[in-house]
Amino acid sequence: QEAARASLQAMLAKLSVAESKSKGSTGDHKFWNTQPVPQLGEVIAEDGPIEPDTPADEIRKEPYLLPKDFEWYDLDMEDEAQLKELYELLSNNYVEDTDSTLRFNYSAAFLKWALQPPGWKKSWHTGIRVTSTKKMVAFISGVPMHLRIHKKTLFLTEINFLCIHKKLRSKRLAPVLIKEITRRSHLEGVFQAVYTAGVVLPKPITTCRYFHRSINPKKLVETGFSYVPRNSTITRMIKSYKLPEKSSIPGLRPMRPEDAEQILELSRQYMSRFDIAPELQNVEEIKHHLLPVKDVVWSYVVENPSTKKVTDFFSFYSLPSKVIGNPKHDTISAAYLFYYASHVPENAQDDKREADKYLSQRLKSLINDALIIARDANFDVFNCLDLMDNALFVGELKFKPGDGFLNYYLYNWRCKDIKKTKTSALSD
Ligand code: MYA
Repeated sequence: QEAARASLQAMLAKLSVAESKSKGSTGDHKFWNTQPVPQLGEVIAEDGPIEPDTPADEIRKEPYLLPKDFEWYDLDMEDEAQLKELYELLSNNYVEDTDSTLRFNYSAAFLKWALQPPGWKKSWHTGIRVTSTKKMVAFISGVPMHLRIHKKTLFLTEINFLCIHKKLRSKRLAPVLIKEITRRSHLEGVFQAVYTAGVVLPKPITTCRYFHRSINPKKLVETGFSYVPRNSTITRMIKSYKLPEKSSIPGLRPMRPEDAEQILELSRQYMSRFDIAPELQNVEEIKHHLLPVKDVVWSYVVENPSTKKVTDFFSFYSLPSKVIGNPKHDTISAAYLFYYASHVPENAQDDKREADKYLSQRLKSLINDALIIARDANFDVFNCLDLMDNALFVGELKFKPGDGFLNYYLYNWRCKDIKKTKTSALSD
């Protein structure tokens, strides 16, 4: 099994769009064929922009035309009522799995956190509403971020939460939303974007698979999320997924604001292992993305009890799914692995095999402790993708491959294939 050596996880787990199976692409993309993205099947020899930055005086001044009866508006995330309306649009119309039994249910607090990182722009919280009733019917968002792709770091916009009300589907409204957020990015001097989707479009830079670690197997089976394997029983499953009473790593504790400086350095070091990685730029960004927010994000550090140095950290966030039409349960509480890092001892830093050997042991302990903390916070399942160093621990920690895939995309940036690495830890 191959694992993508991309470290988009941290950024993208947050955005994760776990549409179930990637829908095969027909290759006939009336809209996407007009956009600065590589074609499916294109072989890329060199990284770089597809089209030059649009000069300021050539950027369209007026918003794109909407069908009559609809109007654009910038969502005010500070206004509880507008935030609630966004929450409701997404909770009733956002990403579902292929047989429509589960639908992502991002909380309002999560949306506020995800859409207001340092430097966020109100003009990138783009909604469409019905002119007469002011009812919100569609949304797309962008947030600014730095992404290192191979050796170059780009300042770009991370596009997420594209959603159109179910009653307005297949009317070619999505291309209008995408063109409008592109125009608004250009107005801010940003000409590249990153996004993920379950659907296959021209052209993914990589595709990752979801892995799931059951915490509450009984509930997962009752909701149809998991099945009892033919040669097992629910009692055996419960026993097999049981976790230790307490976490194991000495010095493990919730992250505090004063840890931000050390985490910044630790994550810089660790992320250099990967071909593509989000770059948190400063203490302010570390604090925004990682400091625990109740019911949204959990972050723990390992502080060496004698030196007081932070040697490792991990974080995960909460993204529940609504269970549709189940008599017993209406929600699955899912934790998604977010940023993590471990300090690789100096003597192993320049030797990839030694570093992998060290990390393989260390990450197993670290993520096992994350599972215990997630269990204590009442999560039913813990999810991750097959990227970063996840292949080093998923097998032993009893994560199982799911049927969801996530495609990663760049807009107006060609990117050579992301290196894949052979690993033995991922077993199907
Ligand atoms: S991914 C999450 C997407 N949301 C959902 O899946 C929620 C449920 N579904 C819906 O709300 C609708 O079905 C959506 C499409 C809105 C998805 N990404 O209006 P249409 C293309 C990009 O008739 P609808 C996320 O949030 C499709 O191939 N394009 O279709 C990241 C076709 O084009 P073409 C998509 O079903 C978003 C056209 O739209 C997607 O009513 C990144 C059909 O339009 C998709 N997920 O609405 C957006 N799905 O004919 C790109 C369908 O060419 C950002 N389509 O095949 C690009 C960067 C922009 C900024 C650049 C800055 C410099």
